[in-house]
Amino acid sequence: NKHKSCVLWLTGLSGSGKSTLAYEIEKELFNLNCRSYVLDGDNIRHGLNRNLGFSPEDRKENNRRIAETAKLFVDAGIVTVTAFISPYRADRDMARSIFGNGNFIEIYVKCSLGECERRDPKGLYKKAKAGEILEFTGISAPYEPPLRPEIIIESDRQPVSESVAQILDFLLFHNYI
Ligand code: GGZ
Repeated sequence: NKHKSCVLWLTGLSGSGKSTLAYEIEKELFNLNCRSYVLDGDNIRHGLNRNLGFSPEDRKENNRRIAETAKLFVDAGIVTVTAFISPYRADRDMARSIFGNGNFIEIYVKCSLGECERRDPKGLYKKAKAGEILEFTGISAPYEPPLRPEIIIESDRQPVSESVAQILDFLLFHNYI
């Protein structure tokens, strides 16, 4: 099947649902015979970027390497979904500049901090609030919401299925798939 490959750059707080959404998008694209690949903490922070932590400088370098890696996948014709907090606007803009403007799709996975703290699937917010994790996004490090994302997903107000449909509709409407 013919498609114009692109990167779906998910950004949002820890616990906002980026990874869940990324893998659901991948599943739907597979069903549409469209090749896709998810980059997330499991395959990037534990491998290529294992030497990086969570200081602003390390997050910047993390996001830069992710963008360069995603670009290789996109060049190879694969719809690439990245699921990283990417909290800094400047770092996301740098990532955008690495791609042609047409094939970088910024998706803000918007979820209130309160809801992320309530979910706290890995107990990280609890630890951050106890001072056991430093520079934790939303607690002791900033998150800068996108100003003009291509897509906003309100993950605390809509089911994952609806979010996936919203993104697939965007890709269809703009002739990516
Ligand atoms: C934020 C942290 C931190 C700190 C560990 N701040 O919910 P998770 O566990 O699975 O996702 C978070 C992940 C964030 O890594 P990213 O590569 O997405 O971040 S960034 O784009 O800002 O570089 C969280 C875990 O790593 N984690 N310490 N201090 N998240």
